Amino acid sequence: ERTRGPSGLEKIVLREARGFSAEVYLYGGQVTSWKNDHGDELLFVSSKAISKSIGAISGGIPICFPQFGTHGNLEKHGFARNRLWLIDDNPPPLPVNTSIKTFADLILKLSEEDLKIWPHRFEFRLRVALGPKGDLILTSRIRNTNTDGRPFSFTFAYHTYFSVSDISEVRIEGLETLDYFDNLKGKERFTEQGDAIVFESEVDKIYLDAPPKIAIIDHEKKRTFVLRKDGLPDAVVWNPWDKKSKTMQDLCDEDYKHMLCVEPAAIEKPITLKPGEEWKGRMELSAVPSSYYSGQ
Ligand code: TA6
Repeated sequence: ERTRGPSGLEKIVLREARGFSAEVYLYGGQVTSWKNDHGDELLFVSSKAISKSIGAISGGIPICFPQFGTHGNLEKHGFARNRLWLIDDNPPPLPVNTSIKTFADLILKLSEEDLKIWPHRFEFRLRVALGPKGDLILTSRIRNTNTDGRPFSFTFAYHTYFSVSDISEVRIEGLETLDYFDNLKGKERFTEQGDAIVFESEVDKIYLDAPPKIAIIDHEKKRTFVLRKDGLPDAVVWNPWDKKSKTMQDLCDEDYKHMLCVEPAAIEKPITLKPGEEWKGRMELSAVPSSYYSGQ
């Protein structure tokens, strides 16, 4: 279903039989809503984000490509989140053995202007799908279509904003004991000391070689988000806390309490593609009552 958001921006709404739903804006190819069968919003989107007409949308799942953060000369987090994507009305079929029925494919094409900033031709296909149990699955396929034999390299992240009841009541499992870079402390490499990750101040870390499954446990809501990733070795964890939030135009002062970014990414080792080569990066999210989550 194609429709328009409050600012007139076009979006696609996906609905699954049990009542789960998701929305994707063509602006940024950005998922801005994922609701469970009770209609609860599972992603955080700033109330200031979508009403404005231009600039990146704060919340949902911005796509950081071809550059994560300021790790390069491009605009922060790359241009993909600030371009209008196209809908592919005739997408390649799903694999035969899948239980997925609801999906949409978006394509990012560069303008001649963009080619001056990033002189590489590529095909970027983002498939947003809802699984039969309401899982949200994002699959990015990026192919080098340069005709002059040149490879290119990029960094990438699914900058996922989870909606949480109260950040002080949230714990992440799966990242303890990993090495990380701390954006707040410069270029040094640190190692987590073994405890589950909890929040009591600003956090902005890139965990390296994170496992394929990470759990985000919201004690107050008694809800656990399970994040599965493939092709994306790193995981960024970000919460701006109170002081930083106040400096951020798009966030209300108290928003930091209700959001947590956990972002499957490829940052430490950029992906390099030769002409004709394709890379695939997949993220699968599910939200389950914490009593169902056994940690397995
Ligand atoms: O992923 C974490 C981060 O890189 C932070 O450093 C923080 O600035 C955030 O992304 C949001 O960036 P944005 O450009 O959307 O305000």
